[in-house]
Amino acid sequence: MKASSGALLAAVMAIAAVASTAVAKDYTVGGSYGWDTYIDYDKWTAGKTFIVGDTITFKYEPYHNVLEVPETDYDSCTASNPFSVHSGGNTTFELTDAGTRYFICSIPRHCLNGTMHVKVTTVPYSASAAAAAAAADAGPSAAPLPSAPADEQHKSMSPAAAPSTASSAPRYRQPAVAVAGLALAALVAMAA
Ligand SMILES: *[C@@H]1O[C@H](CO)[C@@H](O)[C@H](O)[C@H]1NC(C)=O
Ligand SMILES: *[C@@H]1O[C@H](CO)[C@@H](O)[C@H](O)[C@H]1NC(C)=O
Ligand SMILES: [Cu+2]
Repeated sequence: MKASSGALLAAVMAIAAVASTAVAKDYTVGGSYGWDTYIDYDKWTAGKTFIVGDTITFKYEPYHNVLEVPETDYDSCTASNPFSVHSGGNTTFELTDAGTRYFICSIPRHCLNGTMHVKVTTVPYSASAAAAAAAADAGPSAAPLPSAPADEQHKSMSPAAAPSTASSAPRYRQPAVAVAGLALAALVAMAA
């Protein structure tokens, strides 16, 4: 091949690099502790950078639920005018817009006295946001999340039984691979 093959390769690699930094992440709320009573979700969100296009997944026992609520209802643990109500143990929200969203469990006392309330602030995609998200990802796992005396913690989710890293959320790598593959195919077609 000619000199252009080097430029072609460089272009493909540049596109692949951009695509991989833009890959959306799925965060399991509470990490390995999931969505449960007596987990401190402010500690869980601390230091994380949620970017438009990311998803958050609530994993919980079927006796819990997830309500998306207005900010004032989040502050007061009020479950009477939710934006949406979810159950079943596996609920994913796509963070489609920048801003803050508020989630609670409506089972009596789980929000007010059991800490089942979490707010997630999403920022637009930018290189610095992506770098911050990647840095948080690569950093040491956060401080332990449980917030109550050991005897009040939920038995089936005791910290001793849970894996210690909070960074085991699944990643959706397919979009970047697909974009890079399409770009490669297009450039090869153009060069042919
Ligand atoms: C949760 O739901 C997602 C799709 O929304 C699915 O891919 C995943 O396998 C489910 N996980 C469990 C544990 O059911
Ligand atoms: C539940 O939380 C509320 C508000 O923080 C508090 O006033 C109340 O005493 C708590 N009740 C129990 C049983 O902990
Ligand atoms: Cu609950």
